[in-house]
Amino acid sequence: MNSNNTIACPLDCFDACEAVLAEGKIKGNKNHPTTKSKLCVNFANLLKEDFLEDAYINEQKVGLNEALEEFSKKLKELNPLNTLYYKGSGNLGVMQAYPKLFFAQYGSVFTKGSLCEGAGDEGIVQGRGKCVNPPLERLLASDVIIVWGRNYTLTSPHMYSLTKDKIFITVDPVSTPIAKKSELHLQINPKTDYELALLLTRFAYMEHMEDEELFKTSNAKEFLELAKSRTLISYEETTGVALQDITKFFEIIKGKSVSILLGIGVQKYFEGVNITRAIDSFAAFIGLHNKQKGGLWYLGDSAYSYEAKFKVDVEKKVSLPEVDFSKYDLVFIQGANPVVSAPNTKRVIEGLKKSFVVFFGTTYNETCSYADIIIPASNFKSKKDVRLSYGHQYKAISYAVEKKQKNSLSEYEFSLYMSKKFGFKALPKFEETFDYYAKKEFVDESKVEKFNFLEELEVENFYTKKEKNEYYLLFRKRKNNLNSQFKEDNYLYINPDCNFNEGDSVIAKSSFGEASFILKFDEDIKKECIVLFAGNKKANYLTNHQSDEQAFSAMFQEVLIKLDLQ
Ligand SMILES: Nc1nc2c(c(=O)[nH]1)N[C@H]1C(S)=C(S)[C@@H](COP(=O)(O)OP(=O)(O)OC[C@H]3O[C@@H](n4cnc5c(=O)[nH]c(N)nc54)[C@H](O)[C@@H]3O)O[C@H]1N2
Ligand SMILES: Nc1nc2c(c(=O)[nH]1)N[C@H]1C(S)=C(S)[C@@H](COP(=O)(O)OP(=O)(O)OC[C@H]3O[C@@H](n4cnc5c(=O)[nH]c(N)nc54)[C@H](O)[C@@H]3O)O[C@H]1N2
Ligand code: SF4
Ligand SMILES: [Mo]
Repeated sequence: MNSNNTIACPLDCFDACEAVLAEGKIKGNKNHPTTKSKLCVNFANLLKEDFLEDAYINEQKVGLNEALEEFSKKLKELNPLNTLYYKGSGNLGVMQAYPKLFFAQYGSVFTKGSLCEGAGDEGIVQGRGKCVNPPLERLLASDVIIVWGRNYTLTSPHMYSLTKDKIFITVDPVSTPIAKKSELHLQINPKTDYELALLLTRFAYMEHMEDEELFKTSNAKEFLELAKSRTLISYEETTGVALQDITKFFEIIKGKSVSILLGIGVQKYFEGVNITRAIDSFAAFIGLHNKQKGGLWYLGDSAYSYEAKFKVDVEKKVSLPEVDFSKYDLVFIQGANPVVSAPNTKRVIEGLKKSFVVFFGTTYNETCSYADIIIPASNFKSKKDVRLSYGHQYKAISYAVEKKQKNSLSEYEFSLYMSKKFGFKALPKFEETFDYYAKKEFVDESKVEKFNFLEELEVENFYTKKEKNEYYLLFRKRKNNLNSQFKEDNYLYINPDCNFNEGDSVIAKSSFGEASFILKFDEDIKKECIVLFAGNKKANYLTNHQSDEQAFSAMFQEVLIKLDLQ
């Protein structure tokens, strides 16, 4: 892999694939340890993408320099604390962080928290002290894989193909493709995963499957007490999982090495931190951590063992899901599409209308309609970068294999221009930083030194407050789009056992907003749930923009929905 013709897929995805340019064609790199084969449909769409080739001021095409000048002039007039730097995950390359250095020195307000995995990450950190995945080889060496709130075949297709011959168990309210391939599918009620984790812990104890060492040396007993605080039968009722399926679960895993692949589905709720921590505590209880075979994988901190090359000191940070754009004289949006991807769309749009919006991205997305200045970012094939993965330890490297599209500049070039304009201190050298990330060897830092079990939790359950005519709202990723990029699907999916007909036009309402959708039936969805795909243009008119309990994380599913015929 020393040739300079590899290209990292920049998309926000577990796999972090690597392509190669050979004989004028870009193909999956067969020599990359996880990519191996063909790339996915999203990558194919990215290759065909219509990248921005012009800068704009007030919707008028202008030269790139004019746009940068206008932006600099504006920044110089403003109080930095009335400006916001907002970065999304449109490109996950590490070098995308250069603009952070400029905005930190200028003094903008930054965001904290996440629209994605933040609550679950914090839950794992509270138990283990860090959120670092075990090496992939331990997943490959295990016998049974429990896929929990993760759409595994679809959101990490290359990792899946390395493990496709394993025995699977799936925990999901939807009969996903991986649920269909599973020996056992626990079709759980939404937001009851912590109860399932406690129920499994009780059973594990009855089956003498606790990790004896941890049981003696940690607070595992307190976790068991928590699990014992309710009757078995009460768990069956609330989780919707039959006790006989729990028996089957233990029949499958007994004497086997076990992995858990945990997804973001379990944690898009107010108590997402503790829900995740309960699941990781169950994993610790049965001794999954620190084994040569098995473990628990979430969306790990991909840069954990790297030096922080882009560390900044920032005076003020605001919670990402709760950002109120209207509060700022200027907002700078890099690699994001908050008009589609951030919660509470009506509030987002109203906020953007009241602020001066500068968009820095590769494509003309929905957020661009509210931008006063648009600055085209060079596309991924024309800039050097390193892609780390939150799913496994292998990285992908990008060399510039094409010329950048006209009137565009890379994140580094942008930051260099702005830093010079403002007379700021020099940026870290590009080649040195790139080489550091590209060459640093993998160090396994996944060992859990001390496990701190969950001892108490309070969760406000939906099942106690949901009215008969209300639905749980679930989100899933989709094969043909990557969040708001590429080909979206704007339907609302529901189990056919409902009071509507397929094709009906309905108004969906939550306490945060409403939107109209066309209904499609899907038997795979648990009754009383509706499913929207991430990237659905209207989905976030319904969602909650408040932060979760502890991690400044979005809680897209902390909402109940009413449907009315239009
Ligand atoms: N093709 C494709 N791949 C992607 C993406 C994409 O948009 N398209 N997005 C990427 C990104 S940004 C991320 S963060 C990852 C996310 O990867 P995943 O974690 O796999 O994300 P989701 O598809 O949202 O899967 C969540 C699953 O949880 C289930 N679920 C919902 N609520 C609950 C619940 O209360 N309990 C349980 N047990 N399950 C629940 C849903 O039905 C769904 O199957 O995927 C990445 N990969
Ligand atoms: N309702 C609901 N909302 C969700 C989710 C959900 O499941 N349900 N999922 C959430 C999750 S997990 C995530 S991660 C977020 C993602 O939300 P965002 O981070 O906002 O990502 P996208 O919506 O994919 O927008 C990415 C944009 O980045 C730009 N871009 C792409 N490449 C580059 C580049 O190289 N440089 C620059 N400067 N820009 C580039 C493109 O213009 C693209 O439109 O969405 C969240 N929103
Ligand atoms: S599977 Fe993920 S990382 Fe691989 S090419 Fe597709 S989007 Fe990119
Ligand atoms: Mo994400």
